[in-house]
Amino acid sequence: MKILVTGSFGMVGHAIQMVVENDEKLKAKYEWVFISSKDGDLKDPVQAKAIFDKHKPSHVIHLAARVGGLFSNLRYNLDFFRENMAINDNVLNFSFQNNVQKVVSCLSTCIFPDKTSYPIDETMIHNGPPHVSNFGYAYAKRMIDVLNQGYKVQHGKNYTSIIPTNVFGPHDNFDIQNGHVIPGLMHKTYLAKKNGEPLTVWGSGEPLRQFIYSLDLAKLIIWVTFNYEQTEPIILSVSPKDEISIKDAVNMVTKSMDFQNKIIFDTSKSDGQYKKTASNLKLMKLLPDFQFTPIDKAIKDTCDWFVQNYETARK
Ligand code: NAP
Ligand code: GFB
Repeated sequence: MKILVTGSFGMVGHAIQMVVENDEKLKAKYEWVFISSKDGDLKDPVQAKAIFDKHKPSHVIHLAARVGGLFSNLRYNLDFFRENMAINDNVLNFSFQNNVQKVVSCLSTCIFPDKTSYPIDETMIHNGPPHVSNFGYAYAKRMIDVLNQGYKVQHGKNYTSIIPTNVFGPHDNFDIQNGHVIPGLMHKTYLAKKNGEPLTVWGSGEPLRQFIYSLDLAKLIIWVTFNYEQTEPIILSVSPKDEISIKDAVNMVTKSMDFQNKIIFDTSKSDGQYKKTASNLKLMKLLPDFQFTPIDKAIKDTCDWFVQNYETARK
């Protein structure tokens, strides 16, 4: 069996490469093909077709996407919609054309309805409009679920999707303007410490998030690829009880980086969604013994990675 992983040189893709590299059984049992945009632009059907015709995978783990934090989504909602729609339609179409047995694609907990009850679960994806801050990305991701249902009812294909919560880890995008909060805080703390300046956190710090370590997510994605047989999506997240505030995240990052200067909360900047608390009951019923990395250790390890790889990190 040949597993094609799109978006392999992003944060989650690197985590999957690291998990596979450290698992002799996974390496021996399957052929792994890790591709990036250098292998072809998946927005382009000609290039996407060439990739699938060349590799003819039996399984696809589809990570490639235009991805960004709150502030990037606020600026580029149309681009997030169009680019991800193109990528996702091509990947699923050429998987189908090449008789791929299974495709695992990625949604996100930010795509759920903004007006909802909590905790959110997998049955609620289409129950209302997403938060306005990232409607483009959210609708494009929801269309993966629509496409998966279409390939099932019309062609009997077993394509599914996972719904990760906010992810962080090595090889993240540490670009302060366009990245997510945890890598943004790490980069800003690094610079503030180096320059002897205060750390400026955007927003009030009150919003709540569940964060999952990229290496934990990678293990769960590999498990889904070989063991989860439903078309319906599955949330891959820590428990609602492990939800923390942005302020908590700031404290863990500044502690990990031994930052002693002043911390300012710039409340002129958007808070985005206040919360998107997601249930992980479906996952826990299937994998009751899965152990998530404690978040303070995961944040410390990621801070250490960032400082050690500052010159080459995406920023
Ligand atoms: P990432 O670090 O930005 O990686 C995404 C990868 O997709 C990049 O390596 C990029 O390749 C590739 N890509 C983008 N556009 C492409 C195109 N047109 N053709 C081919 N490749 C393209 O993102 P990530 O955080 O690992 O996210 C991986 C998946 O998880 C995504 O589907 C994302 O939506 C989902 N997800 C992420 C989070 C999160 O908090 N990060 C949360 C929920 C879901 P290059 O580097 O070569 O440009
Ligand atoms: O990870 P993030 O950008 O995206 O987190 P979301 C935004 C929250 O962190 C807001 C606060 O409450 C911000 O005010 N924040 C504080 C910061 N300092 C910073 C900073 O330096 N950088 C950033 N980025 N935020 C995204 C969606 O929502 O979730 C995406 O827009 C994606 O589509 C992602 O799905 C997983 O969690 O708000």
